[in-house]
Amino acid sequence: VITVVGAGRVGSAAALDIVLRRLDDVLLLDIVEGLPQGEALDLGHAASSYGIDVEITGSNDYRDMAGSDIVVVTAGVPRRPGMTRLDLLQRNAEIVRQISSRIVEYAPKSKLLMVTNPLDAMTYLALKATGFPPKRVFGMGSILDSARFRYFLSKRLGVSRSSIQALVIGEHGENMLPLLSHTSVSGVPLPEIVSTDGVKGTVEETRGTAAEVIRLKGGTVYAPAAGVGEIVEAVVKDRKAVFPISAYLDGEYGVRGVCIGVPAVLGREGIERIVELQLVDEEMAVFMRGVEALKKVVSKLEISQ
Ligand code: 2OP
Repeated sequence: VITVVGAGRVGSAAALDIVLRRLDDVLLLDIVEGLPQGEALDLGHAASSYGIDVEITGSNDYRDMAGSDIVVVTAGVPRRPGMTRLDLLQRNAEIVRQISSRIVEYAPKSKLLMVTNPLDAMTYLALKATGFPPKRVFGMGSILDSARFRYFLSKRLGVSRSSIQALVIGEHGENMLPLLSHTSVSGVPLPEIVSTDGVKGTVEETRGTAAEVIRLKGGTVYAPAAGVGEIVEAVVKDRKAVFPISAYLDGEYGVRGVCIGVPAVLGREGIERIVELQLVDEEMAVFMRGVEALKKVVSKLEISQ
C-alpha cells in the first residue's frame, strides 16, 4: 500500500497519479473527517472508468498506514499568493513532526517522500524526526523544477519535451539551479543547437513559474502530483531511475548535514546512490547559496540531533 498523508489538492491529485500508473493500492489519510473518504470514493469511481482495479481507501486513523511501503507526506499549509516557501516553515514543521512520529509508530519500515513546503527543510526535519536512514527519506522538489525547465526549453527550442534532457538541482526555492550546462536534446549538447543566450530566459522562467501559478489559481497541483508519481513509480518498480530529489548530503558536493536537490539513483530501497555532477564555479556558487540558506532555516527548527 502507498499512503498519501494529506487529502488536499496536491495529495488527492498525487493519489490519482499513483492510481493511473497502477502502482499499488492507495490509502489517503487526513485529519479532516470525511475528506479522505470522499476523495477515495471519487478516485475509486475514476479508477473504474479507467478499468483500473487498485483499492483506494480514505481514513482519519493513522494506524491504517501499517504495512505501507511508501508514505507520501503532502499535509501542511499550502503556499499562498505572495508567500515564500519559507513563510510556511514553523506551521508546517509542527505538522511534519506529528506525522513523523506516527510514521515511526505505524510504518517504521516505509520510505518517506516529502512534498510539504518548504520542501528541503521539511525533508531534513522528517529525516531527523523519524531517525530513518537517509536513503529512506527524500523530497519531491527538483524533479518538478526539472519538468518545468523542460517545458520552457521545449517552447523555446520548438522540440518535443520528451526529447529534452535537462536538470534542475539545488534548493527547491529561491536558489534553485537550472543547469543549462547539463542540458541536451536527445544527447546533442545544447550549444550545438542554439546559442546559450537564446535560452537563458528559461532559467528565470523556471525559477518564477510556481509563484505565477499560485498567483493565478491559488496553488500548484497537477505538476507536483506528477513529480510524486514519477518518484513512487521508480521505487515501486525498482527502476534505478536517476531523478533530482531532495536528499541528505554527507560529504557529497563537499556538503554535510542538509537535504537539498541532487540527482540520485532511485530503486526499491529508496536512494541507492547520489550522483555528483561537475559544476562550474558560477553554478557551485548558487548551489552553496542554497545550502547556506537551508542551514539557516533548519537552525530555526531546533531539531535535536
Ligand atoms: C511548487 O513548486 C509550490 O513548491 C511548490 O509547485
